[in-house]
Amino acid sequence: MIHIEKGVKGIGYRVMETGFERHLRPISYPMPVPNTLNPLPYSLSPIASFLPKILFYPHIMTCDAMKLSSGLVLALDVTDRSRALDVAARVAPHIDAVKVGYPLVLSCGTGIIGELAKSSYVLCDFKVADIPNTNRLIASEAFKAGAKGIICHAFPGRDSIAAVVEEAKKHGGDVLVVTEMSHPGALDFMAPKAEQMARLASDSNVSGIIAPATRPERVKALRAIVGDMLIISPGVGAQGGTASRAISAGADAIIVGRSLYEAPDPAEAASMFSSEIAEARNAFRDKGGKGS
Ligand code: FNU
Repeated sequence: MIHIEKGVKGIGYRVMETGFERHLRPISYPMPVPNTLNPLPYSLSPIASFLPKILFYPHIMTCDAMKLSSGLVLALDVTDRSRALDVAARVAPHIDAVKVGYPLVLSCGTGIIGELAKSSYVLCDFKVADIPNTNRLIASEAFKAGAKGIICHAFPGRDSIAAVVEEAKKHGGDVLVVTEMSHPGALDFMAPKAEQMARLASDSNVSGIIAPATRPERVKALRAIVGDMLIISPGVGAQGGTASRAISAGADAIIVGRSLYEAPDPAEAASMFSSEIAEARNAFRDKGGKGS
């Protein structure tokens, strides 16, 4: 929606609103412009306001949440391309997704995302945490490279998440929002705000949140806030968390890095994690939990 905001002394702004952002371009007037250029005012009716979104982003109507089977996500934090491809291939039968982050992408380039995407769902853990425009650009590059999901931070706020979500929807991808991280330092600033960040995630049309397997009681508390949204939990193995405790607390899936790619036999390690998840899910389901 574009409109003109008149300021003082003949200087004003041409304001373009995208739903979560306002682009302001200074203008001088008098100018021969109507006050509102949008042929379909958003205030007309809820249907009128939603119609342009459906036309431009038909996939906004569908939720392309990540499909979970084993509940195991490989965090591929290695910096060697051939090792990365080798580990990913070995654990492939046991995992639902490969999570790539800065270590791998900075060393190998974004091409590695496309290579892994040929055989796996690739989740880009870029912990996107910028202004909406920059977030949108980062998300766009990740999805164009072949990612199916992206992780962003909640703390930059509603509009920053919305930018990632809008970009993800264009590509039919998932957005996962970090609430409370798994390392001890998360207790400094993130933990006290985690519930608020989970509520913001719930309101932001994302697929799910990231919550700490190292503190299962926090997974439980965050599950109570986000309802049926996905909860994916890192911190298992090397950081001290366990798969069974995270799943029993309400996580849908766990993220494991070092305990898989540093294992003497990554496939065997992955198979053991996936059995542990399956057992914990059964026990959780028996107790009336979700047990996805
Ligand atoms: P591993 N990760 C994490 N904690 O560990 N994305 C978080 O709160 C979070 C993450 C990632 O310890 C971390 O960057 F939001 O070797 C790494 O890629 O099992 C992976 O999860 C954990 O790796």
